Amino acid sequence: MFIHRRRGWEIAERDATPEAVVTGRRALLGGAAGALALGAAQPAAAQWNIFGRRPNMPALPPLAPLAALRSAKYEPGRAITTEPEATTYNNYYEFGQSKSVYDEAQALKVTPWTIEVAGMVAKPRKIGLDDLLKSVALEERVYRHRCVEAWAMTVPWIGFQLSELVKLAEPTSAARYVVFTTLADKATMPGLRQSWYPWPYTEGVTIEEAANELAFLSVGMYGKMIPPQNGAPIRLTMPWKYGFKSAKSIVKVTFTDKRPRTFWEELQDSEYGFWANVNPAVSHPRWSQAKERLLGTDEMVPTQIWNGYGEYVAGLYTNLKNERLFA
Ligand SMILES: Nc1nc2c(c(=O)[nH]1)N[C@H]1C(S)=C(S)[C@@H](COP(=O)(O)O)O[C@H]1N2
Ligand SMILES: [Mo]
Repeated sequence: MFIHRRRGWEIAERDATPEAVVTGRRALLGGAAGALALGAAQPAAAQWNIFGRRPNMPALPPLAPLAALRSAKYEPGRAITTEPEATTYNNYYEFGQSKSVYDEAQALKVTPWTIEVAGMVAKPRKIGLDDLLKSVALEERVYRHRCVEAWAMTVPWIGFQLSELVKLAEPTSAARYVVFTTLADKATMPGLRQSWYPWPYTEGVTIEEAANELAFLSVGMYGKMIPPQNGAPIRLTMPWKYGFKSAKSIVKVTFTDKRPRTFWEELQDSEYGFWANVNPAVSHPRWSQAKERLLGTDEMVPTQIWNGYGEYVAGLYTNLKNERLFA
């Protein structure tokens, strides 16, 4: 009954307008309360599932549709996480440390949005996101996402290869790293009051990693513009690395010859290093990385090295054996 109700809603959602999604979510929650009241027989995992987490979940503002052809090449080999799961269980510390920051994140102001291209490039400049999107080819890619905290999801992202932005930026031959700086707006982001964090949130990759075909910049998900809580209006999506590398709400891209010290390295470099490639055999100092919990079903599945994307990326690291590649 519980499961059946959820599946029915998912199918309807696929054809729904954004408004219908919001209404559908509200209707769903009505049903959820009933299911939970009767729910003594439900296993704990199912209650943590989509209904159990937040009974007073607000209706989120509708998002504009965004369509792009799905690339068949990146078949994820597992079910796509439901949209309500992927959009209401987030890490976005600028809005707070809870997983339920989706309502706080609605304060994010995404238009107009400009990205500054700086450092070792032919011509430092600011690009409006609208203009950037006119010069790239949007596609949909279903990627697996693996958070360092050992939860995982599978999401149909819409965006373009990071390599396209690198090309537009025209880095000089001296550039070796690409650094991503994300929005730090005190007026809308309550998390910034936690002054011990090294704001703004920054991330970085090598120029070779940035040029890899898997490295992606997402501007949409589930056939719509990306919602604030998932990193609107543009976020990195690096599926072979732990999720913290995928910086949200990017405002600046800097090309440099110096390896950056990123937000999480600054906080705890023994636990969250620069490379952060997924590897089930290398434990986090405080927990195993052997398995991951799938959002939605709470199924525990084995984690794969490079998050299963080794055929695309393992070659990037063959000459880096002395680096701490997996933490
Ligand atoms: N700016 C910013 N980007 C961020 C984070 C953050 O707190 N702030 N969290 C990271 C972590 S730890 C993960 S797992 C992913 C989560 O993305 P999601 O909320 O879309 O699942 O975003 C990453 N990007
Ligand atoms: Mo994460």
